[in-house]
Amino acid sequence: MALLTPDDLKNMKNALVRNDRLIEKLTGTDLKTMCADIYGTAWRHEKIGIIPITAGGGIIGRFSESLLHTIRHFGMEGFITEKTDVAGYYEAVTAGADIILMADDYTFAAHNIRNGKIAHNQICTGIVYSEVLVRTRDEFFKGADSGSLNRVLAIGIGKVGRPALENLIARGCDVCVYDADPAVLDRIVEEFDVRRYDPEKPQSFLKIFEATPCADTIREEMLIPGAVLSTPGIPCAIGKEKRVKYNVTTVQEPLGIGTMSMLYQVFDKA
Ligand code: NAI
Ligand code: 2YC
Ligand code: MG
Repeated sequence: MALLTPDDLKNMKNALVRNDRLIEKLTGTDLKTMCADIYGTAWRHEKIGIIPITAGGGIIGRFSESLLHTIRHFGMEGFITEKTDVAGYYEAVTAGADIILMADDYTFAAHNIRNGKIAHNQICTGIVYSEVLVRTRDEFFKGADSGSLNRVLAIGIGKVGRPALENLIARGCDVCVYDADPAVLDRIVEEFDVRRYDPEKPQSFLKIFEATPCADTIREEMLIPGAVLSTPGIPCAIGKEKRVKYNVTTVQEPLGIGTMSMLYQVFDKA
C-alpha cells in the first residue's frame, strides 16, 4: 500500500492552485465545476469533519491539515477533531458534521451521514484524473492528427488505475494499457476490450494516464509532443527533462484533487 509521507504533502497548497488552473485551461471548467458535472451533485454547505486515525502506520504529518486546507481553499466549512479514532468520530458527529473524512492505511473514505453515500479515495482519484483527459478540449492539441485525440495510454492498472480504465472505456476512449505486472496485464486485456502496450512495438500518445508508485515510468517513445499526462502517481511519472523536451502538460497533485472528487461523489444530487 503506497502511503503518503509528510514530504509528499509539503507543496500541496501550490500544487492544488496550479493544477486547478491547469484543469480549467485544459477542459474549460475548474475542478469544482468538473466534479459537480461528473457526479451530477451540488455542494450545499455541508459541514465536513476530518478525523485523524492512529491505526496501522498512524497519523501522517500534514495529512489532516492538507484535507482541511483543501476544503477551505474551495470555500467549504470543515474542522479537524481534537480527538482521534472513535473518540474523534463521536466528536465530529456531535459537533454537527454532515460528512466524515478519515483514512487508515487501507482506505481513505468520505461518508455523508445524512444521505448515506460513501466514497473511496482510490476510485474517485481514478475517475477525476481520467476525466481530465476525456474533457481536455481538442483545440488544446493544436494541429495534432485527429486520430490521436481519442487514444489514451493507461499505465498502472491497480486500485486507482482500474477505476480510471473503466471510466475511460465508459467515456468511449480507445485505451492502450501497460502494467509492470504481466499477471495484471493478462487479466485486464482478458476482461476489457483494450490493447496491451508493447514496448517492443512502441506507440506514441497525446493523452496518458499513470497511477504507479514509481518515478519515470513514461518512456520517450510513448510521447507525442504537446501531450497531456494526468497522473495521481507518486512520485511523478515523468522527469523535468522529458517534460520540457516533449512540452508535456502534467496534472499531478498528492491529495486534494482526489479528495474533491470524493466529496462531490457524496454530495446530494443537484
Ligand atoms: P496499486 O499498487 O494498487 O497499483 C499500482 C499498479 O502499478 C500495480 O498494478 C503495479 O503492478 C503497477 N506498477 C508498479 N510499478 C510500475 C511501473 N514501473 N510501470 C508500470 N506499472 C507499474 O496502487 P494504487 O493504490 O493504485 O496507487 C497508485 C499510485 O497512486 C501510488 O503512488 C499512490 O500513492 C498514488 N495515489 C495518489 C493519489 C493522489 O491523490 N494523488 C490518491 C491515491 C493514490
Ligand atoms: O493521519 C492519518 O489520519 C492517517 N491515518 C492517514 C493515512 C492515509 C494513508 N493513505 C495514503 O497515504 C494514500 C493517500 C494517497 C490517499 C489514499 N492512500
Ligand atoms: Mg490528488
